[in-house]
Amino acid sequence: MLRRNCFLTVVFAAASLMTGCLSTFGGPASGPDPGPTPVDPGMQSANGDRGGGNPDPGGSPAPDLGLAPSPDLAGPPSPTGSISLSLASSSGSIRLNDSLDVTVNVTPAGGFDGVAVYSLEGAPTGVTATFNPPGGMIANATTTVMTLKTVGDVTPAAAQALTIKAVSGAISGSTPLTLDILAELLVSIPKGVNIGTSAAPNLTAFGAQSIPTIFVAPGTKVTFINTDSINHEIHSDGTLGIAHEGGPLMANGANSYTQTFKATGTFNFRCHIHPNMKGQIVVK
Ligand SMILES: [Cu+2]
Repeated sequence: MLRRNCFLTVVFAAASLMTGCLSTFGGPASGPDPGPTPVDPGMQSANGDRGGGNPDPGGSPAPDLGLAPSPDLAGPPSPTGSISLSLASSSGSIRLNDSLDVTVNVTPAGGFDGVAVYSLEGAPTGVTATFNPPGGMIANATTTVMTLKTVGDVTPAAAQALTIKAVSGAISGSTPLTLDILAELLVSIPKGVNIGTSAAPNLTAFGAQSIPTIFVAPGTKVTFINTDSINHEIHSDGTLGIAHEGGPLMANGANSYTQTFKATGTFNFRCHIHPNMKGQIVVK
C-alpha cells in the first residue's frame, strides 16, 4: 500500500510538473503573440508620422492662437502713457576701480502699465552699469539702483554725458547723468584678506591692484582703503613719488591713504605689517 501510494504520488507529481511545464510553455507562446502586436504599433507610428503630422498641425494652430492674444493683450498698454526717469542729482563722480550706486526714480504716467527694461547709454569703455532690478512691470512709481563700475585703467575724463533709459516697446523714458571719471585709483584691501606666507605670498591682497597689474597714467592719485577687520599699512620704498604710509591703514575703512604717482614705472608695494601681502601698479 505504501509503495502504491508512493507511486501514485510520484505519478501525480510528474503530472503536475508536466502540466506546469506546459502551462509555462503556453505562457511564453502567448507572450510572443502580443510581442509582435506592440511592434506593429511601433511600425505604424513610423507610418503614423503622417498621423503625428496631424497632431502637429493641430498643435501649431493652438500655439498661434495662444501667441496671438498675448501680443494683443500686451499691445494696448504699450501705445499709451509714458515713463519718466529722474535722479536726486544729475551729476556724480567715480574713481578708477570703484563702484557707484545711483538710485533712479521711475514714474509711469498717462495710464502706462507695462514692462520696461533699464539701460545706460554713452558709457566709456571700462565703465559698466547693472540695474537692480534690471526692469519689470511698472504700474506705479518705483526705483531701480544703477551700479556703475570702473576698471582700473579707464581713461579719466570729466563730464561724461550718459543717458539712463527705460524702454518698453515703442515707449521710453530717459534722464541724463553727467559723470566725472576721476584720475584717482581705488586700492581696496578685501575683508578677510589672506596675509600670505613667505613661501606663498598673496599676490591678490590688494584686489585688482595685484599682480597681474593695472595701468594708470602719471599724475594719477591712488587711494588705499582697508575693508579688512585688522589693520594693515602701505609699505613703499619711495619710488615713483609715493611715500611710505606714516601709520596704519585702519580696519573697517576707518581711514584712507592717498598718494599721487609722479612718474612712469612699475611700483611694487606691500603691507608693512604683513610683508607677504603684495601688490603692483604700473604707471605709464
Ligand atoms: Cu597687512
